[in-house]
Amino acid sequence: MTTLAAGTATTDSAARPQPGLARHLIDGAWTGTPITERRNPARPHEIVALSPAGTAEDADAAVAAAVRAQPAWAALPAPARGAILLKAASLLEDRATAVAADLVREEGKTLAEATGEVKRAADVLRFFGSLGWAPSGDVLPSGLPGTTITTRREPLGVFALITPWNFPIAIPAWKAAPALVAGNAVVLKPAELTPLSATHLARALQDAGLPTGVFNVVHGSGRVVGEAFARDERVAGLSFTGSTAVGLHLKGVLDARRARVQLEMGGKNAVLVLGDADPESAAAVVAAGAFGLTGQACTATSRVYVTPGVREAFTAALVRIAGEYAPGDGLAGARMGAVVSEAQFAQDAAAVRLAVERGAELLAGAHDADPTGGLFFPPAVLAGMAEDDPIVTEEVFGPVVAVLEVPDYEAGLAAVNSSRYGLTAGICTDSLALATDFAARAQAGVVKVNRPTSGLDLNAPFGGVKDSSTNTFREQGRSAVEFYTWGKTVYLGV
Ligand code: UN1
Repeated sequence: MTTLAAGTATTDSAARPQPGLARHLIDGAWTGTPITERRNPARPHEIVALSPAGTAEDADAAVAAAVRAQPAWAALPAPARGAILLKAASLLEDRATAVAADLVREEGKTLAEATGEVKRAADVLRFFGSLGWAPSGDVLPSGLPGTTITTRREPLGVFALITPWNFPIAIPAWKAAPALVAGNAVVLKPAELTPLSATHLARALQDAGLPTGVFNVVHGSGRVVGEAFARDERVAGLSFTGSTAVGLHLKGVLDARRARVQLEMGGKNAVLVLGDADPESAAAVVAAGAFGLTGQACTATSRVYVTPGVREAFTAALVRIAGEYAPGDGLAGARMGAVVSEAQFAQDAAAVRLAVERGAELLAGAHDADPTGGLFFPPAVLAGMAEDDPIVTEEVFGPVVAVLEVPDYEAGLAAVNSSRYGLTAGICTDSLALATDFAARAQAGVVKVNRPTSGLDLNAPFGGVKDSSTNTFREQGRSAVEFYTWGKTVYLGV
């Protein structure tokens, strides 16, 4: 059954495509009536997608299908499971033009960002697919005669994945791929705002030959579908990326039934710019982290601490570069894409307005941008606010950055670490000694030296500390498989 209207494949920005139809994928069947409308954030009149509003019964059916399918899937040799992910990677790459265009239309990011994300999702599938051939345990000597010890990792069974709209295909891919290659079955609830991207991933897996019921998708709200997954005793674990409030709620539900939980939540990521840094390069690094992806990444830069010697030159460069990130339609070649929704747009504008009311200086951007013709929010640079101002402490999730002066490195490090969040942190400096010290003492799961806080390599572990993450299991890289498996030690006497 075709789930996406052929019209969505066009890349002609002048054409108005038919809405793509997303359906649940439950036990190998595409089901549900697509009724929930999603509009293009860059073109408010264009309906991009229709998706079904999943019920608790849909969630139950998806989990039941996954429970049925999982044992046979786990019994396949790991290389055979991996081969299906490798095939799905190639299919996704073949379809990249159409998938990226749908991603831009439903999420709002630029075509370059969307194309990169689709490629990244394919690479993620390839990376974890190839792990089907990798060693999956150790061989250890035993103190007992005639005995060898081996370690194995076993799948837990069925995993629920709840994924956000901001990386609508990469995040489902990087949660599903390690789960699947390890022999688990999956139920996915994608973000309501971005149903098409998840559907493309599901189709690639299905077309690659993934057995029926191993990967299921239920669209709908977190309150209904996400909650049903979290409470279902048959779900062995849940991986969530989204807001801290929702993540902590889900953790309560999962902890109560002693199921496994992985949370990637908010961030208030800071960059410390030191006097020895080249102000132009530092401003380019900060701008890429703050305004790339329209600032809509939990890894985005939203606070900058600058030492006095470089503050003026750095700020001037940042303001100039902010002006180059003109927001517009991602399919029409804009440098910065649209904000995802009217609610997010209002939140960005309100955050900037409040900061200005409280005395901050708006050096670039606006707090009164008009969303009528498209959700285009010019990047905002603010300065002169107090260290505990909400713009410095609360996540905005938009292209908004606060610049503060700090007297020296130690004060800057303390300011970086003053946040309740700890996802990514950056430093711009030529000093190897200070960069090394910062890497050791920054309270963040990922530290970037002279690189934007957002943008991750798929082979490197990712996660945060404090209110950003559960701080137990990491995503991405080989260690991602740990969350989806349990360890077993075998003493083999012969
Ligand atoms: C990136 O910075 O490349 O939702 C990825 C997020 C993160 C992923 C960031 N979980 O923004």
